[in-house]
Amino acid sequence: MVDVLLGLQWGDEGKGKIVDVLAPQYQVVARFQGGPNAGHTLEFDGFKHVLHQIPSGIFRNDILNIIGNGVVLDPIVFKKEIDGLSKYNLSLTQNLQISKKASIILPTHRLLDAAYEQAKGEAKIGSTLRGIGPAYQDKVGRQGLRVGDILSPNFRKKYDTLTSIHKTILNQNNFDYASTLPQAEAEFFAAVEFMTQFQLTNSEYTVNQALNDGKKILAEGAQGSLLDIDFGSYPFVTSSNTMTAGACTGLGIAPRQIGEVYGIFKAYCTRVGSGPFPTELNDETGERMRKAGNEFGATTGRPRRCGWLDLPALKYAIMINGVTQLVMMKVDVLNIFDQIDVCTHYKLPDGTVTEQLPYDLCDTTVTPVYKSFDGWQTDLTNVHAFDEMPSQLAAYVSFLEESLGLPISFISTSPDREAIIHRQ
Ligand code: 2SA
Ligand code: MG
Repeated sequence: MVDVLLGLQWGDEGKGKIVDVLAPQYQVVARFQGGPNAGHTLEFDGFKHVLHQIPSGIFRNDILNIIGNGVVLDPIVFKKEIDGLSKYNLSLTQNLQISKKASIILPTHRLLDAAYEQAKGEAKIGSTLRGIGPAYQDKVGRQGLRVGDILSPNFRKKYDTLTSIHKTILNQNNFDYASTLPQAEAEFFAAVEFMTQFQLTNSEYTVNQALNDGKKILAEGAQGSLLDIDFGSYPFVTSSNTMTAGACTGLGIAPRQIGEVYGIFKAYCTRVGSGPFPTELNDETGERMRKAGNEFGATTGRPRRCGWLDLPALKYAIMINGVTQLVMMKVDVLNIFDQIDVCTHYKLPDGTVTEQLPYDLCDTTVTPVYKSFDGWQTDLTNVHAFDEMPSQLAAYVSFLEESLGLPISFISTSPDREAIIHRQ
């Protein structure tokens, strides 16, 4: 079976840590969407490492890691990531496969991302500026370059054809590229050459062969469900399907092969970039959360917006993903609060109280209806089992399990691999 692990909020739920914790049960870990916009942070043995495009199973030498066809891959970032991993002594050319059908991010995609954001002005998406949107646009527009193309003798020609289209658009937007592009292109072609030493494969065969051989695969989502291109807070979303269904198209597996779906959420909410965020706290409480949770973008360093847990949004994400198990992260960040609020419903402008998300959260201003809980105000470092939890935390967890209709299988109490309460 393929188990899927994904974020149920706006990203940064702590997926990297949970993939790393669950990885020993799997023979294959695969990324199926997104690209260098992701920042998956892993901490172990005193090390902290942020991965962007490489799957989080890479630190275990007996796991095959796959970058699937649904990913948009930036060769320059890829080379940097590989260089950054050199100190760990991993067998990277053996443990990593890249789908030939994955899309390539070109330097001009990054420039286009910046040009489009600049043109939007106040209405900008708050993109990570990693070229994600423009690369997916070219994929869907049927003119993109794919990883397999780098092996073709015509690669340079294909590159020139596509980038001449990009340059026309940049010129129309009066976006200066002449000063930066040559250097970026030199880096790009060096990185493309570097990539050829890795296994570039039709990874849909690898994945399905692994399934036929009875191996277990973990599909690692990036960003979060509320950033999904179809179901997120459009247009303030990323350009891929971040939901369970994305694992099927992004790896080439049949829906009936999906097993467990792990839904990862933080005990509160964060969002980086623009867009609606009903429970956002623009006050001292939000500021304390950001500080306690070190809520700054793992890729861009941007401060993340913070707020209380949003159950209507969480229930929506559970529904569209078919989540079977929940994982709650960063509970320790709430240790400092004497009162913890949870949004259980939205109140609409006409006074209706609902658990459903409106069509457009940008146009409809919803007012969160909160339920308050007593804080536990205790350090959780020595809590390793459900029955060791302070009573206030136990009450909070039971309430969530009941309203979400699912067990919370893991509760994470600090960034380290070992700091996790597992419900047996
Ligand atoms: P993009 O770059 O086109 O995908 O941006 C579109 C929106 O998606 C959001 N987005 C993210 N949100 C949270 N975390 C992400 N990864 C990094 C991290 C982000 C960072 O792990 O911290 O370092 O800033 C991520 N990637 C994309 C983005 O903010 C836009 O709202
Ligand atoms: Mg992240």
